[in-house]
Amino acid sequence: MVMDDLRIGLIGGGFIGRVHSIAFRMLQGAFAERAQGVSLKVLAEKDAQTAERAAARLGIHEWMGNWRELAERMDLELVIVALPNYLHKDVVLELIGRGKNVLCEKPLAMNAKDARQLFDAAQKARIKHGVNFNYRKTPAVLLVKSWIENGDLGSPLFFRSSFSQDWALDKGRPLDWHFQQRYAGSGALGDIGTHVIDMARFLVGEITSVVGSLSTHTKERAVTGFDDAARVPRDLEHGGTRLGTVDVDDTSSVLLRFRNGAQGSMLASRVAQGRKNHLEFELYGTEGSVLFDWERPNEVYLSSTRGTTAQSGFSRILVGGLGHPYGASLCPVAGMGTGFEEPFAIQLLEMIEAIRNDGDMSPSFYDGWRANQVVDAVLASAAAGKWCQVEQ
Ligand code: NAI
Ligand code: SOE
Repeated sequence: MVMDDLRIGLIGGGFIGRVHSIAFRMLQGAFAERAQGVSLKVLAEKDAQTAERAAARLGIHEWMGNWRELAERMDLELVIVALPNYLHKDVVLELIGRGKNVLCEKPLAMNAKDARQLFDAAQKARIKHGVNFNYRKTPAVLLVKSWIENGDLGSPLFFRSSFSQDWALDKGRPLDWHFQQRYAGSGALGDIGTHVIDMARFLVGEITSVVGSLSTHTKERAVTGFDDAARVPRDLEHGGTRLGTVDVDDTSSVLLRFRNGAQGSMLASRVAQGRKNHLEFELYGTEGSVLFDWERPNEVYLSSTRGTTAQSGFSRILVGGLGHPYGASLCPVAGMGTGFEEPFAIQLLEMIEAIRNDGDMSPSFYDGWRANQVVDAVLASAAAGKWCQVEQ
């Protein structure tokens, strides 16, 4: 029997904490040899009762109602931070101070200044640090990345992308942390726009300037039923119903300029009726173009100037099988496909191997900081009504 030698702690057992726990089990199944000795040891939640319930749901044997206790544990090599955005900074700084390697959820911080502080602290402490921009680890996206690195698309000309969802169209949805600047940092822009920003940086390069426009469809939401202090602001009363102010965007659209001369556009919205998790992009280069839609994550469309003249338009490529990224471990038969959890398992595997082999994790806090910089520039641009430079 192999002894545990890399023990993981998880802070936050909500929606995404659960996905991380499923990804851990997938890791054990799909990467059995590379993940030997890794265990998901302990969960911390906001109080003991929530922790106990969440630990039972996630199948984690140890739990605690205070994240500081988890940070103090001497037996943990890696901690996954799956908390609402406003908690990332304090928790991550404490973990770094205690020498823990950290995989933090996106957005890394509430703003670029805080994100930079986390990046600097992580560098100084020489810990391994990662940010969970999971979509760039989708096997189809990794395949596109390999084409770019091989020069198959030539030089990038333009990138167009959107991430659309519809859950915030529901006016009855209460005022949780996603709808408040002081807990989320920004709205759709920071929540799902950061995935697009990361994708743009991953596939095209650094973004140097932006011009953005933001809007908020539902400006007040009911304060009901939440016991979390972060979820009960009592800003105003209205018609007998307690309402709180939504002070973040639910749609943001942005034009982008890249350092390498390419240009782009992006949209992030949580009020796009019918769209559930619609992250899609088009990337056009001098030699080829690709189309990708995350709601069909196992296919990618390619058009190449190197193709035969008989081929016109785009060809559909079904991702998976032995020749494709992580195909052998996660999808040996193309057509059987991968879903939401697989990129999390890949992210966790790469984090573990960075720790074990003293390598660098990518995406790291550097990428988290860069994404926060772009968000800040879009917010500044929308407020000023003009193009803004992304701080370099
Ligand atoms: P959530 O609200 O479902 O879960 C947050 C959890 O944190 C809750 O269980 C809550 O009880 C717990 N919590 C709150 N205060 C705490 C404290 N002081 N100590 C310990 N636990 C505490 O939120 P969700 O959707 O899981 O989001 C968490 C983070 O993950 C956010 O940063 C979000 O942006 C990110 N996220 C990332 C996704 C991705 O695709 N990479 C998907 C969804 C969320
Ligand atoms: C909600 O918009 C959310 O859960 C985001 O927080 C995630 O980052 C995205 O992957 C799915 O949608």
